[in-house]
Amino acid sequence: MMMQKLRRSGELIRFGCKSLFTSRPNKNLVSRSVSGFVNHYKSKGKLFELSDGNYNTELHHPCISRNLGMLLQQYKCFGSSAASKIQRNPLFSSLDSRDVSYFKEILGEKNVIEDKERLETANTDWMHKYKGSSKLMLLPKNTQEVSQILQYCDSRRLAVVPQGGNTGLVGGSVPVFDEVIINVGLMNKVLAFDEVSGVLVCEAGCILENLATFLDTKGFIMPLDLGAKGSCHIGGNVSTNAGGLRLIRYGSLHGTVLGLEAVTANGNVLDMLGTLRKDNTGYDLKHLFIGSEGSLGIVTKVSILTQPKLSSVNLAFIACKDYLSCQKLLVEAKRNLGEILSAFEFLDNNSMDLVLNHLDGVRNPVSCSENFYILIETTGSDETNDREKLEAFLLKSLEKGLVSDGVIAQDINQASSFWRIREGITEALQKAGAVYKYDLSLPVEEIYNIVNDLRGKLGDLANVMGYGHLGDGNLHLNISAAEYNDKLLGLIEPYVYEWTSKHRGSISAEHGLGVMKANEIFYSKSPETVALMASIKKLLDPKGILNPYKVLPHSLFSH
Ligand code: FAD
Ligand code: 2HG
Ligand code: ZN
Repeated sequence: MMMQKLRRSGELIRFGCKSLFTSRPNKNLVSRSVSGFVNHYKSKGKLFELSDGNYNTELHHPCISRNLGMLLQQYKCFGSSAASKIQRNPLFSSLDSRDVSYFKEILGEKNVIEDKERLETANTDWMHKYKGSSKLMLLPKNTQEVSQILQYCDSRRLAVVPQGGNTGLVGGSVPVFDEVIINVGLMNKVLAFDEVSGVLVCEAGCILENLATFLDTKGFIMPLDLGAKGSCHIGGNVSTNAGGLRLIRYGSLHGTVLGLEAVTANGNVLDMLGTLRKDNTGYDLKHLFIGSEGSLGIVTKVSILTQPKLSSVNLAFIACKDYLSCQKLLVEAKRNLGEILSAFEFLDNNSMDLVLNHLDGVRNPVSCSENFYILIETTGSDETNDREKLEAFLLKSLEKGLVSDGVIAQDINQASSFWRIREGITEALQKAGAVYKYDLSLPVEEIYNIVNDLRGKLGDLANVMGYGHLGDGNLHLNISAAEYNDKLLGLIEPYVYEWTSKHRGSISAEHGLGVMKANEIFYSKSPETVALMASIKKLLDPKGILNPYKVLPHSLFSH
């Protein structure tokens, strides 16, 4: 029975029904299927030509290459059709003892890693899905060392993979074959912080959470926050253009990164480490390095606009009966909470069940068994006002029938326990078995249709979960199964990409393309755009040594 009045239950303010901390059985959602897709760029087989012998002269749409069986299968990883068909670029050199001696000379013995165990970790991605076979990891301490490494690798044509916290989810941060790993983790100093402008300047290897802790002492916060904050580096965040939980409020890193320093393949150091909010002197080249996943250069320093830490943060955990209600709630939240809204996240009941089943100490904060859950966070400077505003908004939503139950966290521990549910889904998925991960941008009204359609298509073969940054139109579509298998993969891909393309979405909202989706770029970008990207890559990295086989189609690197 729904109560129309806000009431307090223990420490949580409740505005719904029934008791706290109950879990529910799984529910199947209604499914429907989609057929007759049209891929925007499917008609264009032969796409463009480049005239340099270092690159393949013709790019074909990946579907065509796949059909013709043109590519040799020399790299194997779990559960990714694209990545399993790559050939090592024969133009790349292989590492020899003279290379290792040179690196020891410039970096010192202890920062040249040949130890098997450490290499095993560095060769393996966070999901244990992608695995390279590099024999060497280098740990530079400063920009000069990065420059020397790259200059040498370029002259020897040794391929490299830049690595940060290795939390990437598309296989971008680990070698595909024997690329030398360059990890900037030792470059972890805060260089400057301006308490007037809020501009932070730091080295690329700073761990995101450490920066947040540093800023906290100054009364500021980072403009981005994500579940991997304890491991990911700011350099990795910039290189992936990470989105995360606060993007709805503070925007993307294309807006908040004010400057950066990067080293290109030939060792050139590009000093673009400005700290100004406004600077219209020519092309703003820093943007090339934001989101290019280490394919154009190694980011060594970052200057970023941080935000004052505001005194009043509130978090509500809400249950909704259907997706339409979630959508309406988002519209209402933007209208009514506008200036204080700082997160609007969602998860479906399959995601909730997964977390409850696989993570210790997690409880569903709301008692109503529902199909969807929303987290709404507000951040402002007027404690009484902000709280009242959120409560009034939730009551109104309850009265309108958009919300069936909900709680507002009363302290930081409760808020953390709410966030744990949302942020813990990725970890729970890992524990559940094999996972096929898709990170889609879609018009908000379409977001849950693909989840339902895929459920209809896969039936009992797998558990399909939908969650993500609803306020940003970003769905994390995850398919969990007991183990990786080609039949299941064949049902998921290219279906998910085609569906997304048909609905004018993006096949990568925030995780990047990595090795997983390099061949799939045409689902979201026109051939002409990809051609220009390839030209830029060629200009900055003519020998193609920087993170090969990632971001751009593999066929570019196969000759
Ligand atoms: P890595 O994984 O090491 O590298 C990622 C890519 O960047 C690779 O292509 C690598 O070559 C390149 N790279 C790394 N450092 C540099 C550098 N200094 N210069 C040039 N290239 C570099 N992502 C989101 O966007 N939003 C989320 O909410 C989010 N949540 C996550 C939650 C969990 C639990 C996990 C495991 C991952 C999550 N991610 C999320 C994905 C990942 O954390 C981000 O992509 C993050 O930005 C990667 O940072 P990293 O330092 O670990 O980079
Ligand atoms: C998140 O928002 C991350 O939790 C990870 O981007 C998403 O695991 C995923 O698919
Ligand atoms: Zn995300």
